[in-house]
Amino acid sequence: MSILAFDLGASSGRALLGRLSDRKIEVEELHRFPNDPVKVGNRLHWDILRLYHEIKQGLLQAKHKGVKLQSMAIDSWAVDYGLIGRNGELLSNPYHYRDQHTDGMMEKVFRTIPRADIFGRTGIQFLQFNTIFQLAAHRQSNPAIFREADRFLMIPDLLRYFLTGEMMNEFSNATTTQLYNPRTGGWDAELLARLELPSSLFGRVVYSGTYAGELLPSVSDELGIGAVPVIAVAEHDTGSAVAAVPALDRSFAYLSCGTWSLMGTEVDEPVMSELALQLNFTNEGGVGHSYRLLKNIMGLWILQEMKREWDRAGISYSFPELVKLAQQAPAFGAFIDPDDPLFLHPGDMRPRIRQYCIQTGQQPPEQPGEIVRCILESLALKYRYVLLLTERLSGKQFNGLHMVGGGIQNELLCQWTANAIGKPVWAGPAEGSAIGNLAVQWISQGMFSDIWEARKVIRESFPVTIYEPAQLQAWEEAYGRFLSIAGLSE
Ligand code: ADP
Ligand code: LRH
Repeated sequence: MSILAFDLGASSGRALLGRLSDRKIEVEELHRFPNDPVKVGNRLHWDILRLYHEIKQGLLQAKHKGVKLQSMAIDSWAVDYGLIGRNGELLSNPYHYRDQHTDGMMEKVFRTIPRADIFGRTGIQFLQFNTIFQLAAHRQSNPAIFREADRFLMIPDLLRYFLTGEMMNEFSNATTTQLYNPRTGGWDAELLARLELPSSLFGRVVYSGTYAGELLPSVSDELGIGAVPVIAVAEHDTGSAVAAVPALDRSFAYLSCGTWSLMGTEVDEPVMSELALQLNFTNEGGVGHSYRLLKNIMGLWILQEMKREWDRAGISYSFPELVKLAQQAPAFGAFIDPDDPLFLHPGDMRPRIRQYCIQTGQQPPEQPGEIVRCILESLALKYRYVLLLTERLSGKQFNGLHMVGGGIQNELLCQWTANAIGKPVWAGPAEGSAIGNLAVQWISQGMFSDIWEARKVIRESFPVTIYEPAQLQAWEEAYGRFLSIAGLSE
């Protein structure tokens, strides 16, 4: 029996067919597609209907292979949403979280609701694009739409609704809105009221593994397939990625490495201490009511944008080519703090890297290899810093780091991460989110008793590449320089 996982990342989406036999997972990629945002006027949107179309294409691929699906599920990037009108239709095209409408919005909201109050209610880190700030910006620019709207759905909720006609809000994604209160186990009525958001928009929150309906007859007729049950998995892609970490030790550190780098550990209860607020760590909901104590690091986004810029200029490099150029460039030239707000919005990263370097008294990298090396070394050094904060905050000591996600195909980054943290990196699987998505579907079908059994089978089914730390002295010195350039202290 086969099941299907759709994993929509900020840069691309894929459909993976999964089969479980003799306690081995086999996956087959049925469909892969770019997820290109679309700029209209000054606003940046996701191409939501195209994504829905691609999901249908994935279902068609399964049909063409003669596969009868036992279930399917969708996970995607977090924080973004659509509003549904009273007639059941999507009222407007969802914004991309990198749209500029949230610039300055955090400070504006803090005037009504203090930062510590929001954190104390939600346990979520402050990122200007969190749904709470997007909704505040949206309400300010278009109050009328909130009078029209009947329901608020996150991206996977929305796509699942298109497929099944059923509206529900999945837990892992709901937590990323910064409007969900883990202590009361529901939407925070006080926050909604103070933001003047109608609480009726926010529906029933369901935990990962919930049966969420089946394909509408109109959808199965259109595709010429039978009824397929749809499961609400950990629909936040990072929740699914961490579900797939093949850890044997219950206390483990992870780095989900894609467009974003998400680093942290898993905890049973959210850590909502003063220190967590000060370090700006988050507590995102996960599988089996677990929480991910983690921090966002800007990740390979900066490299993606550089690549896009070179593509635009007609000098196309593949990711492996860029990695090779970085390898050939001199070590430890300039460093950036990848999390500087300069790098958040889309566009040409080259002048921003240049600006950062000049402001910090460094010679800016010029050649493509130097630029890529600067980005990758800086990421590895930032990982070391955040790993240390994770240890301090969780009170745990980690003897290595699990890396999952598309970024592990960058072997140089994996090796440099091991060098920077001075501990081994265990890399795999690359398709973490899609595999975590499959695993939760199987848990909901009783094929695994819990996530730990699933992780054991994932460990036995997919290779893990070990990177041992090297060149420790050189990386130690680089780290000291990085901290002072980035203005960070331990
Ligand atoms: P997301 O799910 O956020 O869209 P992925 O997990 O697919 O992201 O990871 C995409 C990133 O993986 C790219 O930005 C790129 O840096 C890296 N990557 C993908 N393929 C390769 C490759 N062949 N070699 C090196 N890096 C790669
Ligand atoms: C990674 C991710 C991350 C969020 C960001 C918006 O894809 O879901 O966990 O912070 O996208």
